[in-house]
Amino acid sequence: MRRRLAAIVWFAILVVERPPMFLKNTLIASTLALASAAAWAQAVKVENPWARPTVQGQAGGGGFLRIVGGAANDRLVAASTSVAGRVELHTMTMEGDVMRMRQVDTIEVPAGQTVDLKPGGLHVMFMDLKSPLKTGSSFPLTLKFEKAGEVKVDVKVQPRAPSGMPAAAPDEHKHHKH
Ligand SMILES: [Cu+2]
Repeated sequence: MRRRLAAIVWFAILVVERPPMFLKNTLIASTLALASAAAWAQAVKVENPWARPTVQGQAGGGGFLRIVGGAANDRLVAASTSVAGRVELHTMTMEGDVMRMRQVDTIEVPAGQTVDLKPGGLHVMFMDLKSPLKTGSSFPLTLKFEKAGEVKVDVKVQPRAPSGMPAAAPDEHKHHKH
């Protein structure tokens, strides 16, 4: 009898004790979820930035990277680096059978979508290079997004796309007009 009473008391304590504990845990969990959602909402990720090497006298070089969009639509509005006089945002379009570069004001980064800046497509263009980009070196690049603000990355100079990144179309460089 006493044992049963003890069991009832224990059960009662458990029932009384649980809801606040449960609520507290839920509160902590949801606060954490909100905090990480807020952090994620702002985050635009930039992956695998790379650039092709250039030769002496070459005015400009192409830069490529992957942008992973955040929770909200964003857009790349500008870029800058210490190795070039200015950085332009470019796209490539076919004119007849020749691909031509065209400057664009912004590059759209829709929420949750991946935008590849790749050979033969959208890219950043390093203009008025202060010295040739050498294979194996790297240089800092600051990307400015409308909402996410500035994102700083290190661009690796290499002749080919890093693994997992789109490579050039086979004939792209042959028809490429700078
Ligand atoms: Cu270009």
